[in-house]
Amino acid sequence: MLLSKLFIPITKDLPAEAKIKSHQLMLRTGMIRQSSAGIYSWLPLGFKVMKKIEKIVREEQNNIGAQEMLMPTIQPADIWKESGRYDDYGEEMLRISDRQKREMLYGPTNEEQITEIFRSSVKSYKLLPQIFYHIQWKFRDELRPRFGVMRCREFYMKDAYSFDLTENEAVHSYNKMFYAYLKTFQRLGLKSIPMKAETGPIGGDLSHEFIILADTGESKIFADKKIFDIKVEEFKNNESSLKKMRENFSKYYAVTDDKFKKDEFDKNVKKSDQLQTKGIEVGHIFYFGDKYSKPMNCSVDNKDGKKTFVKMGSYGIGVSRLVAAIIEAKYNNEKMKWPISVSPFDVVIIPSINKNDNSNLKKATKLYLELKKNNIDVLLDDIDENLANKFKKHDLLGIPFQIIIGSKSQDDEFEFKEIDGKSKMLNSNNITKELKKYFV
Ligand code: 5CA
Repeated sequence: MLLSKLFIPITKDLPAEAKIKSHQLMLRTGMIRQSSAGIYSWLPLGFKVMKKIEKIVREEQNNIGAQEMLMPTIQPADIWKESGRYDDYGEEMLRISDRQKREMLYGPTNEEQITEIFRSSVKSYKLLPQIFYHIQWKFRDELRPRFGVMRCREFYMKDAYSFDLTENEAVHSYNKMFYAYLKTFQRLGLKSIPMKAETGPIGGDLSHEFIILADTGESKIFADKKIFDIKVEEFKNNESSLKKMRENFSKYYAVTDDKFKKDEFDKNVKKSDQLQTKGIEVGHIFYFGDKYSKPMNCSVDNKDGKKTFVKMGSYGIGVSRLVAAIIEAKYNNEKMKWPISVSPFDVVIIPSINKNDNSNLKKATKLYLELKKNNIDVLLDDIDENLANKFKKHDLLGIPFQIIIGSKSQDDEFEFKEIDGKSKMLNSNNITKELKKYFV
């Protein structure tokens, strides 16, 4: 892509409510544009990052055997009346009526919808266990939407739902999802900590929030620092290993503020290991047994032919929130830095362009075509502007690798640089090789 052709409508006057870095940067780099309070359009640059995040989320869901589907954004009110949540959800739910005056709503989550699908088609324990997921827009009429896409009204979420016959089996599904979450966030370049959490309007008695540390996070967290030493690589996707993983995590105190008790914290965690800080909730998982299956009469016949309400869990990841969360976690010294896995481009070529001499642009274009041929997603800064301004712009865009074509460059030797790292001189062949290690 040529930078001169890329649609990056920069917002110069930042709105007063853009208080945190990610919100400011997403506006300044034209990733999003507000449509109305808490509702955003995703412009090409932002959309590209979100789609890359979505792909990783999808791959890790598929890796644990979850099946992708797509449920609608608009749901009938009836199923929510059956579960008893129609009134409980209060003003956060956007209620609509259609031309026949049927009560509908814009889904804030999909427990009812998936339970309805499941109960009408599965009658025997033989089809269990099942995990379904979809990646779909949600709407919650938040009282105070803020921080851009971090807490907005319309947001993009991966939500998964598990169905099991027994509580033991359901906990295994929960553990698989726990594992998939650790792997997902790791691939996104984030260190996430699972924290015991309250279940709120989703319900149930077992729940973890996946939090990444950031000063601007809305969640207060209290943890034993040793929890950071647990590595997901130590575990495998089988029942005993996943059980061990959960046991290992539960050895260490790690809770959000609604579960925090000072005396427990002091009793269980050495002063020097106590971590009290803020974080961003990027995922939340729940086990709630028959909270929905019972009122909605969702049962299967067990081995003895007896009707049993299925045991369910639900598992959310804030895909659109993650775009902002990654910026918050990686932003440093006026520089943004996308993790390699989700960067909007793999590399940017920055030629020094001089009106009277187009030799650098020529070299840049040749290299650009070469990289494209090798399936590297490359951006060429073909704009006629001084180098200092270009560097400022690219510090802001945060593409992880830069190729600088200026006074140091020879015919086929260019300055190749990791955004925060040292630069080295490489020829086009070696640049291609180097980039292929990461991207192809
Ligand atoms: N039904 C469950 C699991 S599927 C559920 O809805 N859980 S949730 O309420 O915790 O939401 C899941 C994830 O969506 C959160 O961890 C968060 O990352 C994201 N999320 C929730 N509300 C918002 C919001 N207002 N703006 C942006 N992202 C949000």
